[in-house]
Amino acid sequence: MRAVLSIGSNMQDRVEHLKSVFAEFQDEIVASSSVYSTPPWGDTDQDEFYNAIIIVEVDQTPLDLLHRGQALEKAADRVRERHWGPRTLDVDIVEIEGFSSDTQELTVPHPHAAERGFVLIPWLAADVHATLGGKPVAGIIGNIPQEDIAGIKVLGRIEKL
Ligand code: A4P
Ligand code: MG
Repeated sequence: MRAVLSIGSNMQDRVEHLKSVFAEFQDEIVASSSVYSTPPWGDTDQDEFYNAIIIVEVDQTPLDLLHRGQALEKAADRVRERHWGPRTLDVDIVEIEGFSSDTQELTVPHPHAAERGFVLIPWLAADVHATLGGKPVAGIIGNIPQEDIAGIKVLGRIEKL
């Protein structure tokens, strides 16, 4: 099963937290983006995030993949304080090829992906042919307000940070 993961951190050592996800999936990564510095979206009263996209090919179920991401969040001592608030590590499943789900535990495609430059810009960089809910990501990006994209900056490949 092929899945697109959006990973983010804006607390403590952001690079180390993202690295833990690259390490966990090292043998299953098909493509990945550079790490981007992104202004906080949704709840703007918090530090800049570091974000990246990892595309993985895993031999497991969607829920098993979700739980694997949650185990990484737990290992990063993630505390749930407020919705869209600061976090050591967030691992979200953006899309799974040929699969959709609409439960509280797992909603795929991710309901907010289409509004988020911090997801779409790294995703397009990792896969120029990416589609979200059947639509090309290259086109969806055009609907995001310019001011939401202006602050997104590429930092470099994870192994160089
Ligand atoms: N869940 C359902 N669907 C999914 C999915 N596709 N992937 C459930 C992952 N989890 C999924 O997650 C709450 C529940 O969502 C989980 O129990 C899981 O079963 P959470 O991460 O604890 O919830 P949250 O933080 O309150 O909300 P949410 O919606 O996950 O936050 P987001 O949407 O991840 O937003 N700005 C920038 N620049 N960069 C960021 O990375 N991230 C957020 C967090 C806000 N602003 C940001 C960023
Ligand atoms: Mg999340």
